[in-house]
Amino acid sequence: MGVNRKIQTLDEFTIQQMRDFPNATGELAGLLRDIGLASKRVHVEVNKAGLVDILGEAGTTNVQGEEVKKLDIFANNQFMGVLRHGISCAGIGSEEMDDIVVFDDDISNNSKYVCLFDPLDGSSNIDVNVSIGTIFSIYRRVSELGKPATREDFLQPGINQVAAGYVIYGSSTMLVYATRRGCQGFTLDQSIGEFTLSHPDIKCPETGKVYSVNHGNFFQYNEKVQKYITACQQKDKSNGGPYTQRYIGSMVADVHRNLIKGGIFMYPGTTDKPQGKLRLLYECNPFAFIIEITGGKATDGERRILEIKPEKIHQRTPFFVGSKLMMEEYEQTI
Ligand code: P6P
Repeated sequence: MGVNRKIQTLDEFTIQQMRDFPNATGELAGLLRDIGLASKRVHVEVNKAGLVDILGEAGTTNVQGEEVKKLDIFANNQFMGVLRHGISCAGIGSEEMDDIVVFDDDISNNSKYVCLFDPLDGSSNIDVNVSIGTIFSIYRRVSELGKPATREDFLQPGINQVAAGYVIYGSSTMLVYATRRGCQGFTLDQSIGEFTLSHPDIKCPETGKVYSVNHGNFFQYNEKVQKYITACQQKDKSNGGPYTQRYIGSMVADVHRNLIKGGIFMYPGTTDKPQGKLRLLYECNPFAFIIEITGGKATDGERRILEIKPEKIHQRTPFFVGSKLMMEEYEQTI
């Protein structure tokens, strides 16, 4: 029986990409495969989360005598582990770590890339079985190869990303990543333990009928945001509606749905938090890169997200992301 070449695994796909670019060193392909491996390990643990009564609460010792870590710490350690021991990454920044971690060994210092992660976004939803996700961002270093990575490697504007992606641990586990050559979606086939190409060349629909925002903060939003939300509620068949409001409270799930079906996701600034809640480097930049590569738009309400020059690793930004025409409708709201 011949090998089924129709279903490409993540590894086969990234290796094929290298064949198309003979002068590629394979570092990026290796980095994506490392992220895929760590994601599979996180998938296993996330899917046990419902057994916490058996496996033990974080901070306790489980029946095997092992310390039970919070899942987001576990996830962080998985990505840190594969990348530190790989050959493609010089260091990482993470929501779970106060500062960047530079790997500083001969191999890592000669690696071209650095990565930023939100290892397990939406982890507060785990105990109610809501989809959660990993978000990642990959930059080519601006510092000298052969020496340790520097903070400047991580504080680049999002337009400099080489690749960005996410993993959604939901009804199925999917890894979606974009490079300048396009955006590909892989679904974990548990029968072979491999991410398999299920959504080739993803394009964000030019418009949609879903708007995602936390209505609980409505009266804390500025007038423009309130006007746009009200306009969404007033849509009917005569003007491209009716719209549906969908807000899962797990960014990866909300943005993934809108990427596939069309829609707009907003986490605006509020009177309490003018910079909003979401982090620029490892939540907003990756999704902004993905959405632009697939035809959508992403701003902070005024500026293009990818052009913001970061000052701090954990800085926050208001975030508006989604279908091109819906984003333009928001932008035109006065
Ligand atoms: P709120 C999850 O905690 C998260 O960081 C994102 O995944 C999600 O979009 C947002 O916060 C939800 O925040 O304030 O609406 O509950």
